[in-house]
Amino acid sequence: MKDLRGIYTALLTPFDDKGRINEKELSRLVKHNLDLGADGFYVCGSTGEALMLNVNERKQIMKIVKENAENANLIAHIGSISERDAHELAAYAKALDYDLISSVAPFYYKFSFPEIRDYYIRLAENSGMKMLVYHIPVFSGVGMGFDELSSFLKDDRFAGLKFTSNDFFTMERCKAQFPDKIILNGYDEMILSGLSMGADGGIGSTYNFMADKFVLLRRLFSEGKVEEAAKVQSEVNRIIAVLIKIGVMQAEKEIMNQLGFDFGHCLPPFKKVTEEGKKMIAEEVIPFIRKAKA
Ligand code: MN9
Repeated sequence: MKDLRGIYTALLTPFDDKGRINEKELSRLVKHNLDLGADGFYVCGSTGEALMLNVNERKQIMKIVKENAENANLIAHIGSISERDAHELAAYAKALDYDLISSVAPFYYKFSFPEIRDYYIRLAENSGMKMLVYHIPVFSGVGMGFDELSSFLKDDRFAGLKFTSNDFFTMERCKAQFPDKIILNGYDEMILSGLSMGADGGIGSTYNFMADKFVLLRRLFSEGKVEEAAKVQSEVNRIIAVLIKIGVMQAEKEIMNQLGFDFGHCLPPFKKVTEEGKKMIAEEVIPFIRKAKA
């Protein structure tokens, strides 16, 4: 079994000026992240604006990433409010030989937990792929505690959790009881807390342009150099605090643009970054980021 622990960039989706996926820039992004040391990619997640894309666009992204990712680990987020679309995407992930599928909990209609659980089981069963449950209560509105999460973890069809919550007590309980399952931390600004409570790595949006810092942080932590790891956490948090003021994903695309990529903007209804936001990024973020190779 492949080692699926590590630092996974939750890839942004670059768009051209007509709103189409910019394949060239997406390929460059994947290569740049391999240079920064990322272990893998989380494809078509929240950061990739995937819940605003159609099935064909999501397949296009999955294919381009696969073609450029060399032997990095690949997780396809196939979650959709349309379970039919999710099945189609899961089958595509299987055909492309992705390592795992992952899905946000079905949202909006306030499904019961048995409905949510069966959604996940059907997707894993039908695709023959292992599922990483994407736990992100802030966006999905679906709260799951230890009892719900462990009902997945004890099941062979589930690989583990993408844990985007600051409920580190629950994270620790999950890891302690299911040490063989992988738990990937979701909030970049708290990855050190996550690692301390048993996370096997992280999946993050800010890794797109600073995966090197998270690779270093994780290595320092694993070597027992917790104070040095905390300094790296503090360094990235200074940057993330700027992003939060601007709007995280919008700011991330602007960072890529200022680094010499051509990412365009987030899809509407996201607003474009203002001139003031661009200036903040130029002054408070870019000087601290490693540039891409020409
Ligand atoms: O994939 C990301 N979560 C969301 C994880 O986009 C909701 C994080 O990387 C955050 O963007 C990041 C900033 O809050 O931690």
